[in-house]
This record gives sequence, C-alpha cells and structure tokens, in this order.
Amino acid sequence: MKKTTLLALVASMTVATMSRGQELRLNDLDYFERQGVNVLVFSNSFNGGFNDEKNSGIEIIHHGVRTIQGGAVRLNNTPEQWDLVPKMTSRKVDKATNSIEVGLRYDDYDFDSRIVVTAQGRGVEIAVWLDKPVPAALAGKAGLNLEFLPSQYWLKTFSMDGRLNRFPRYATSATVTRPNSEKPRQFKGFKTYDDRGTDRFVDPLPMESGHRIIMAADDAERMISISSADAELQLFDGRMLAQNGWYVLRSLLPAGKTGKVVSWTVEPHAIDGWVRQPNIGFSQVGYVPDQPKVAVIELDKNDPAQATASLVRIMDDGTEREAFRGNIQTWGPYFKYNYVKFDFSEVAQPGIYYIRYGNTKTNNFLIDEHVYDRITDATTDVWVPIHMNHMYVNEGYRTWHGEPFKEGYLQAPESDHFDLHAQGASTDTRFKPFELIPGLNVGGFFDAGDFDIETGSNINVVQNFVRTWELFHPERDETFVSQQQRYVDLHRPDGVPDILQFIEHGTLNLVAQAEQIGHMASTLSNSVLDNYHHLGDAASITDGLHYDPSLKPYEVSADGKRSGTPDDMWAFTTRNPQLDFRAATMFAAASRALEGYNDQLAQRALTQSKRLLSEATELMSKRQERTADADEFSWLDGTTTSDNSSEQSKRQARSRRNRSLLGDMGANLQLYGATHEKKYLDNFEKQIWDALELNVAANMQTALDAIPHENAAYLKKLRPYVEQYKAYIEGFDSNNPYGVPIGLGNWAGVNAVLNFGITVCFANLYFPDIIAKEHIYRTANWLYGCHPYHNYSFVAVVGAARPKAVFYGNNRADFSFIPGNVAPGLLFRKPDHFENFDDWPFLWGQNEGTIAGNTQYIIFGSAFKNQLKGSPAQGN
Ligand SMILES: [Ca+2]
Ligand SMILES: [Ca+2]
Ligand SMILES: [Ca+2]
Repeated sequence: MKKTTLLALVASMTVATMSRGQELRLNDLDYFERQGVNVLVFSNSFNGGFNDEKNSGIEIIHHGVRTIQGGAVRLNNTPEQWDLVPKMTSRKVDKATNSIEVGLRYDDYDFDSRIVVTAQGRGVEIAVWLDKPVPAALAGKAGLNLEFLPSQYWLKTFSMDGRLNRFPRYATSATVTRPNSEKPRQFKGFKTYDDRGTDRFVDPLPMESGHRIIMAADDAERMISISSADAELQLFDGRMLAQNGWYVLRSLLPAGKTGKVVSWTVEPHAIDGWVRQPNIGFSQVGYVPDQPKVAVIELDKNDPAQATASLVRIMDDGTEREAFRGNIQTWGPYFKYNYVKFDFSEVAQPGIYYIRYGNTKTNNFLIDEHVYDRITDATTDVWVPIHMNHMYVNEGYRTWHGEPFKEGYLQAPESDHFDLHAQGASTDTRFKPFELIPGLNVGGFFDAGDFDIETGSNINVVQNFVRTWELFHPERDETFVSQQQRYVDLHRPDGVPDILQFIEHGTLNLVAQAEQIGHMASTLSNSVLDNYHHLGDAASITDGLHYDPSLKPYEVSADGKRSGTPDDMWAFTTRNPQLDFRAATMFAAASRALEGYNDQLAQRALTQSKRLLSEATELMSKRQERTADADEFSWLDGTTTSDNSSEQSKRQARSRRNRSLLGDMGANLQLYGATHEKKYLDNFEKQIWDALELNVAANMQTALDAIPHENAAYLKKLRPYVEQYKAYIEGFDSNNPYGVPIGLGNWAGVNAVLNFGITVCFANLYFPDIIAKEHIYRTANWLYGCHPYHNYSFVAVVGAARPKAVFYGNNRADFSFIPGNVAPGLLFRKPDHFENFDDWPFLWGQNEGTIAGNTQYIIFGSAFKNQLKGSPAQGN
C-alpha cells in the first residue's frame, strides 16, 4: 500500500475514533471499532488453502490481540481444521444501520444462512437469519459458534448465569460417542479420527450452558460478556478433539424456524483510554560495533511520540549508565500503527545495553564483534537433523523420533487428496494402485510440521545444501549419521562434514524415486487424514507393518509382518516433467558435491540427471507445442468477442511463452556448472537480460549466481541492473518502516525476506561500490526482532536474548520449539492487522518452519556472516 494513501486513511480514522467516544462504530475499513476493541465481520473468510485455518469469520481484536475468531454458522460443537467451513456468498456493509450482513452457504447440504452483526452501544448484536429452515440432516447440528483463544483465556474465570468457574488449562471435559452416521461430512469425505473399529465418533459435551456468560472478569483486557434471550449458550473445549482447538461458545439453530432464529448480545470490555504499549523493535542477537543501529518503535495511534530515547549500558559491576541519548525521528503511519525510529549507531563500544523509551525498557542485548558468529548453528546442528526421515534421531538422553515408515510406500490410487495433493487416474508408473513401490523408505527430510516428503521442497533442500557447500565449504561436524544403522546422534562428531551428510540424505530419497518410479513423485505422503495431523514421534504414525487388505483392520498376521490397518504412506506419482527437470539439475549439482565422499551415489545421481533431463526436455517440448496450438486457438476465440479481450488473450499467451522461456534460465546455469558444456551458458545468456528487463528484483539473484562463470564484459553489462536493484532496496525505506519486503499473504513472508537478504549479500559481495554494506543488515534486523507486533526473534537462534518461545513444529502440542526453527513470522490479517502469536503455536501461517525455508535461512546466515567478515566466499 502506498504511504500517502495510508497517511490520509489513518488520519481520518484517528479523527473518527476520537469524536465517536465509547460507542462501537463501523470505521472506514469496514470493521467495528472503539478504543481497545475491533470487531471484524468476515474481513477474512474461510477460503485459505487448508480449510478451517482458525483465521476467519467474526473476529475480535481485543486490546491489540486477536483473541476471538471463527464466528459463523458451523456444523460441529468444536469444529476441527477439516470439518466443513461455510462459503461466504455475499457481504454487505451498511453504514446507515451500522451493520454488516454476510451470506453463508454449505454446498454439501444445500444450506444457506445469513449473519447480521449490528453495533449496539458498546457491543454488537450477532443474529442468524434463515429464509428456509435448517435442513433435516443438520437439525441439532447447525449452530452459531464463536471461538476463544485458549492461551489467552485459560486460568481466567467465567460465570454462566452466576455460576462461577475457571477456564481449564488442561482439556478434561466430558465427551460421548455417537454413531458415525450422525457426524456431519468432513473435508472431501475424509475422516480426521481413527474410531478403532467402533463406527462411532467422539462428541464433546458442554462445560457449561445458560443464557449469560461473563468471561475473564478478572482480566480487564480479556473481559467479555455474551447473552442471549432466545437461545441457550453452550461452552465447549475444542481441545478435547484436537490440540489446536479453541474454546467454543455455541447456540444451536432451532429446527423448523425461519427469520431471525438466534441472536446474541456481545460486549467486549474496553479499558477507558487504553493505549497499546510501545513495541520497540531491535535485534535480539545484538549488533556488531560498526553496524548501523536503528530501533523501530511501533506506537498506538493515540500515543504521541516521545522526543528522545536512550541507550543504557549495564556495566561489569551490574550498575547502569546512560551511554547515549538521541532524538526520535518520525517515520509515519503503516496500517494501524504509527512508527518512529531511534538511531543509536554512534554507540560502538562493546557491552551489554538496553533501550529506554518513555517508561518502556527493552530486555538487554550485546554490542560485540562476535554476536552473529553462531546464527546458523542451531539450524544445522539441531533442526535439520531432527527432520531427517527414515532415521532414528537421538539427542543426549532424548529420542526425537524412531525410524519412521519401515513398511515403505504404496502406489497411490486415484485421489483428490488433502494437503494440496492429488493422484490422477493413471499412475504413470508400472505399479498398480496399492502395490508396494520398493526402496522409497530411505533418506529425505520431513516437509515441515508434518511428515511427508514434498519432492519439490526436498529438491530445494539439496540445492540449498549444495550451494552452501560450494560457496562457503562449511566443515562443521556436530552430527553422527549412519545410513547403515539408520541412526542420527546430535552433538556427536563423526569425521564427516554435516552438510555433506545432509546432501547425501536428501539425494538418497530423490534418487530412489527416480530409479524406482522412473520419474519424480510429487510427494510421499499420508494415505489417511487421521494420521496426517499426527503430533509426536514420527515412527508411530504408521504401524511399520505392510498393509494387507485380506486382514481385518487392527488385525496382525501370524508372522507379525502384515496388518489390516490401512495406514501405509502413499507415493503420488503423476508425472510432471517440470519437476523432473528441476530434479535433473539438482542431481547434477548433488553428484558434483558428493564426488569423493560417496562416489557410488554421485554416479547414480548423475545417471538420473542425464536421463531425466533428456526425457523431461522431450516431454516439455511436446507440451509446449500443444500449449502453442492452444494459444493460437485462444487468439481465434478472441476474435469472436471484443478487440480488447483479443488483445488481452494475445498478451496472456505471450506472457505464458515468456514464462516458459525464462523458467529454465536458472536450470541452464546449474547445468553449466555441472557439465561446463558451453551450450548451457549460451542458453542462460540468451534469457538473463530479458529477464532482468522484465523484473530486476526477481532475477537479480540468478544474474549474480552466474558471475563465477562469467567474464568482465558480463559484469559491466550487469552494472546498470545492480544500480536499479539498489533503487529497489532503498524503495523499501519509504514503503514500510522496516526496510524489507513485507508480505500480505495467507502465509507470512519470511521466504521473500530471506531471498531479499541473500541477494543483497551477494550484490554487496560483487558490487560493493553500488550496494553498500549497510544494506546487508536489513534482513538480519527483521528476523531477529526489529519487526511489528512484538520484538522477539523469528528464528530460534543461538545468541538471541529473546527468541520466540513457540513454533508450529511436530512438537507443537507441547507449546515448544525445535532449536534453529525459522517462523514465517508476521502474518497479515485483513484489513490492517499484523500478528505473530508467541503463546499459541498452532497457526502455521505465522509459526511453521519448513525444510526448504530453513535451509534457505542457512544460506542467508552463511552469506551474511561472510559479508560481515568482508572476505571472499570461503570457509565458515
Ligand atoms: Ca506437507
Ligand atoms: Ca558429521
Ligand atoms: Ca502399515
């Protein structure tokens, strides 16, 4: 968003808020607002990639924290991620009546409803309207739900019709089981639960019910009262079915009725004159002495900026001394807050410091030459080896997981699957559906907080490791890896650089795919939804026994080797030549890195590289011919409509062709690196300049990657583009207060920030006279704490005084983290709210580290450390 538009927007909102006092009113961004309370009505609807993302419907941002969401007509007492979600069919904002109306629809049940939210004094009325009665199949199931964030409400009080109680820290409320036939359909007909052959599902019973509930009277920031004259309120604990469940308040819709069938009065308490505490963003890892040091301070729009701030030094004897006092500089508004900056760059003396701004003091941090020395160690020594699949992983006294998926992988049948996967009608292999594909249970890395092997991500992982190895040659050895024992031991050196072992581990699985399947699988993933959401030891996801459909479920064969439980993982094998092409370039790079360490695997990788390259090239050229034909037809089609759309379809076809032309530029460069065949470098050069003309930011990294293979003329030709790139970097200083690309998508934008950081480091390496060293700190600042919402490090990094405490890892049910994890970070919720929960790990879009992203972080960290030293790329 442009800064000028925002200025005007926020200014007008400020005036509006002040003049309207304590009443909840619709503001210019179409949500209800009073100081301390925002009520959003489907500003975010249920259309994320993964069904119920706990991010949608009616939401309440209460004193700056989004503690309530999921307000909608739902079909379950405590909806899980894979229960059906309503589609929003309309949204009407009516300023005159101070109301928002949304239409909701469940296609599966041909069921429509409307929710009308109307400002009513200090609160809102939420009403459900029906034009037709609830369908018979949903009577007693459809209800108005609203969900409350457990970590913000547990241990606080509630009273229902005057009966006192406390929100439980632990989920222990009562449940019943009911026949599966009574369970509303789940996502695509899958089941989230294993009923152990009972044909019954678990249904939580309410903790309380009544007509008026007051929650958190003991906490002014969380207090809210909800009452209903026409319906019974029931309070459930969603964690009974799923650890990521929320507390749910619910009223069933009455059967056989139309019109206004349920209404609630909802009044969130607001603290008079509440102003959010300043959030002082700074690097939790600290600063090197000659680094620019600028804290970005995020301020409530009703909080006037201080004139100065100071840096306080903690001396060796524990006493404190003001080391520096400087003026506050205004940056301006960005979405809902105002931003000012405090520049203390002139302090270079090594020491322990904290920032004091008004009455706010930060935790302490270091200024020292060595603060960044260990920023990749937790990721390489701990996070990555814990995500090695098909291995037993041990750390000291702790087993992270046993050896997973011993029974191997079955050929997936045709399936419109979950986790964005699918298997087409043809297997594209020599295997029949459900047949065991031998040899796939080796090597590879878990995708993220889940345990599948996403082939595309694993290709990136091997490439990231090869790149790290070739550029920085880290000899670090802190991990014991035995492929023979299928055993990994953390913090036990074994004489082999860990990065080589990670390259080997990734390559082992990908080569097995190419050899056994004939091409790359799209993914090796869970067959059933009820073990996809597995939390805990990966080795217990499946029973380790081959599935035998001739046995009954849960029955084990006499020899103990087979079972009737259909839990074996599936290989999704629909052929994608683009993926094969990417694999071919990765195999070429891996074979180069593995030579001299594991020559046999290097040879296998090279063999598959050559075969896949020629097959994929042929397949893609056939497909391109078909696409070109289709483009011709689409132009013809265009002539039957207006000239405009004809032009448009021509443009689209051209851009499609451009994309496919530019797509293999990086691959050609990698192939040149692997083979030194001139044709690949020629192909690269044919494309790179057009690509830079098209988008200098997106293609600068590839252009820089070519420099080691190129000559002085190439450098000279690249210079003006690097100058453009400099303008792109500096553009972020006016785009937002933090000077990095900030993503507004449904998955927070750490990957874009890491890409940016890597490119800036390499641009500084090759063109230090254009891209000054000061720019390399932008990404580090952001990652380690200088960002909106809070100032914790998004990376569980060694050296940070305050890393984030919870991440969405496979141990998320423990409200914990795996060292070295990198959170996606700052998630944007429409229309103006950024957040990163640090007491609730379960929102993947802000807290889930991925294997591709975390290995990308290793490149960033290595490149950044390299530039700090100011030496050419070598050593660690
Ligand atoms: Ca996955
Ligand atoms: Ca090692
Ligand atoms: Ca099994």
